[in-house]
Amino acid sequence: MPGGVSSPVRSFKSVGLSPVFIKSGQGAYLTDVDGNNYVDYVMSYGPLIAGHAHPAVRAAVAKQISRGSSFGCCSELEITLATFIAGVMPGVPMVRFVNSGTEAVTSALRLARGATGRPLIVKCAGCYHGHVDALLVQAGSGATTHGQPSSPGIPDAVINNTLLVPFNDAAAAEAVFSQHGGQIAAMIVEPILGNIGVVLPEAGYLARLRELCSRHGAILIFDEVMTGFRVALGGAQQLQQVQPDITCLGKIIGGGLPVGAYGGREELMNQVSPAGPVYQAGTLSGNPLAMIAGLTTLRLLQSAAAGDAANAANSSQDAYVVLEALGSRLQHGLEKSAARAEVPLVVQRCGSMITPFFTGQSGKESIKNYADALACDTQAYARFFKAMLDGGVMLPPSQFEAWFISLAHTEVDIDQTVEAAAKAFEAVKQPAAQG
Ligand code: KE4
Repeated sequence: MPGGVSSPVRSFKSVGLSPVFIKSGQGAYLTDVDGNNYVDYVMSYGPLIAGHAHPAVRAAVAKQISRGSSFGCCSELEITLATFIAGVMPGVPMVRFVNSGTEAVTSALRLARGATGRPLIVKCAGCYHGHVDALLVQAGSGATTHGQPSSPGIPDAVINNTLLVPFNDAAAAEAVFSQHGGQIAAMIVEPILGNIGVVLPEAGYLARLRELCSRHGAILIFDEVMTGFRVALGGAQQLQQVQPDITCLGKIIGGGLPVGAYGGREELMNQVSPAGPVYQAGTLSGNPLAMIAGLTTLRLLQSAAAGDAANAANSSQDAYVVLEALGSRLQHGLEKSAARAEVPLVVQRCGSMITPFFTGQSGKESIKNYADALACDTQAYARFFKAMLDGGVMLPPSQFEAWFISLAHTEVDIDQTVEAAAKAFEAVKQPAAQG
């Protein structure tokens, strides 16, 4: 296996360590093959918002697999999950299930180009939308972490149709549209950026992109693979009150099993085969096993959000109120202990997705875009990561990722994490001592 892993971010290569191999997960915790336990903030990079091996998800999957996992025919659960999504995301009245976020984005780009007959796609530097040929250009997440933000193996003919703008720079987007507007099929954006670490859109930015796309007849695609059901039941589009034409989903809607989805306005989605000419298909798309895992997870969020104590993933409190409180507790704890250790740190967060940026000598007081994130001290993050791992806390092994809190995390977990961080910040300050 290349690098010994199934996905580059897991290699721990960027933090100079050998990867940890996990034996099991339970709630907010992981146990590795050597019996070491960790409080987990990777949470499979987002899907496990209800925690590892949630009893309700386990029971639903066990029941379904006794009836079979995939039929190559339609099953009711696809309709049930599609109806759930449409019910909480007004911008997604129609949806097609696929098997990963990458597949959702690939299909959304093809639909946008098929529906408009135009070739160009606009993306933001630093956004990561999966390993889609057209978008592995200044891509964040593992592409940046492993020093290959633009991948070899993609023909110029593909790359030349991708236009790059900085995130949070409405003037740059305006300029690209005024120059190429009539040829732009779509602009795709992570509405709340998670793949260079958490970076929030500045006030009015997403509304400007919405207006630009509408004015030029281009399709606005929100990649909510990470933010969908993470930052709110209705995703970033609910929080930001900006409705895209197409939304890409993944992670949480699979509840830990492989699922992706793309959806949006009916006149667009009805151009997807067999309703329309844009072809897209998948052997395991909509398989009942993955559908029930996602549906069970979403119902836990919804019932908690509706304060239905009987089925809530947590206490009777609203799931997003609980996640916000835990996120805020972690943010303030990290900020206080970094200040005490005199380690330059900027913590950015949206609900239960959070990133501490080690700003080092850059003097940055906020991280607004890819260039700001690249100016951070990744070696300091690597030292912090190792010290936290030794302290029993599993973090994403990269400065350019979000940490994820689940409904299984408790205030005690957060406080223990902050205690470990206070020690880890001391390790950050003594690079020589690290050897
Ligand atoms: P997948 O193909 O990995 O299911 O989804 C791709 C994707 C698309 N869009 C966004 C906003 C994403 O965050 C992702 C995947 N996220 C990374 C973590 N930053 C997955 C972890 C990995 O690559 O192993």
